[in-house]
Amino acid sequence: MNEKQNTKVSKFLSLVLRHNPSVAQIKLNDEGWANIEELIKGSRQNGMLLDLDTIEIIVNSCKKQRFSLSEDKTQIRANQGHSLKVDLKLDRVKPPQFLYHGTATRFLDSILKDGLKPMKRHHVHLSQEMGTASSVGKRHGKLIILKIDAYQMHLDGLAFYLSENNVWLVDSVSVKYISLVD
Ligand code: HQG
Repeated sequence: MNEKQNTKVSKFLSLVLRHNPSVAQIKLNDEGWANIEELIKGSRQNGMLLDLDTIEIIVNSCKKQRFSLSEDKTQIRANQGHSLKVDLKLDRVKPPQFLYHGTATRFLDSILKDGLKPMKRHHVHLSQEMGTASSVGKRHGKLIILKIDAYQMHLDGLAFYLSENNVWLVDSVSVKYISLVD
């Protein structure tokens, strides 16, 4: 499989497993898992030819580790990024002192007024590394990195979750915890 095909299948899996399982004529369970056999069958009817080997290659080669297979390899789910209501059953974890969020300068006024909101996703996504925040933010336009006082949020009783692929997830971030990185 070349890189272009890999990206195409990966995007398709993100669509199905995060946003719209009906594209592959399947349903996810409450914890976001899809049955792989049904996924392969349903995707085929939609012109997307998949098999278990291809799915395993995508899962293992994805740098961002977007997907997980169940131990018996009968199920797959997205590790984060859902707009669908799923309960990933993540444990609350104590965050590091600071976390980072990359975004575009055009969103800044609104963010400094309302704080960070999950928008179309389930959670606000934060990164431990500024480099990751930078690549996430650049997708939206001219980059600005926000520094989040994660530890103070934690002390104030707000919940942090860490996804399987090391993305920090919170419900929202109030303006008082946000500062700008220049
Ligand atoms: C912004 C990718 C105005 C927020 C990445 C962001 C990540 C506000 C955008 C993952 C706002 C939402 C998530 C407010 C937040 N007013 N704008 N009050 N609050 N925003 O894509 O964090 O490739 O949903 O700053 O790597 O950019 O999909 O979130 O710019 O991990 O695996 O609204 O998506 O992963 O954009 O990215 P997104 P994100 P994947």
